[in-house]
Amino acid sequence: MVEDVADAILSSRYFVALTGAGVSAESGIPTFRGKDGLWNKYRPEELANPEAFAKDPEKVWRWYAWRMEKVFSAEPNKAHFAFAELEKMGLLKTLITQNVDDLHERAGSKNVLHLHGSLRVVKCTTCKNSFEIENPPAVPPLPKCEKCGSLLRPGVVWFGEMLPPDILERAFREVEVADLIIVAGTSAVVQPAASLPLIVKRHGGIVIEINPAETPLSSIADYSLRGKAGEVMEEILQWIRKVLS
Ligand code: BJW
Ligand code: ZN
Repeated sequence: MVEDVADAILSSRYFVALTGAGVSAESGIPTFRGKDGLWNKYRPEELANPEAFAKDPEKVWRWYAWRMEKVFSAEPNKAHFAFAELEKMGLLKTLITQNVDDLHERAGSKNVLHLHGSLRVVKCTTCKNSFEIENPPAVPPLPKCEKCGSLLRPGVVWFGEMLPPDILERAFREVEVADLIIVAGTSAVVQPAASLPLIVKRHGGIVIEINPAETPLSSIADYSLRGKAGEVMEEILQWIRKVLS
């Protein structure tokens, strides 16, 4: 199966990837759903939404500061490095990720589209002020905007919020032209990200899923590789290197 997937990648004209939290699981970052999924004792729907932030910004900020701490000190794993190498080889054109960590970039990926924002970014709830952070804010006190004094918030996309329109548009353009997509480490339930592989499929492209568990995407996937992203991606990469050597 891995050989077939490696061959399909090598024969593809325009190959893209969609990644989710499972790709960072082997870096010690918990997923949102599924086995071992849960950030602390909370479900994402409880805290990753504007209503929760309006009701109790300190509770939401403490959760994010704690997650930032964990994510900033994590290291990329074999899956992140494999995607970066496939891009360097000229095979992978664009990496679309739902992840709010920066492990793809730290592994060397260049063309990355972050659909759900980034934990490295903090933005003002009132003015246009938005900036990158090196360290998580110490909460309490609640972090405030230096320009206007309003409350700051994490630069991520919460439920019910629009995805960054320019990024989403680029992601849609990528899947419109792609003839192969690897979908790794996502439960494929959060929209609109979950619909991107369906567009590749609709155009006759190949969908490859890498996930230890079945997802709603599994029934339409051409290949479902049941395993951890780091291990499976490493195997695929080894086959590709072997063919090219
Ligand atoms: C491994 C592994 C290993 C483990 N290797 N794999 C259409 C229909 C129904 C609802 C909607 C719809 N359109 C929009 C909605 C509403 C909503 C939505 O999708 N709801 C559904 C849940 C029902 N979507 C939105 O609100 C989006 N906005 C939007 O569409 O705006 C327009 C609009 C607004 C209002 C109404 C209608 C339209 C915004 C979505 C924002 C998602 N935000 C979050 C939080 C980000 C900030 C933060 O981090 O705190 O993004 S939620 C959370 O889920 C996070 C993730 O990016 C996202 C996806 O999760 P992901 O990556 O799939 O992770 P998991 O944990 O779910 O799965 C991990 C997988 O890995 C599992 O399958 C494991 O088996 C696997 N795994 N170890 C490989 N080693
Ligand atoms: Zn401001």
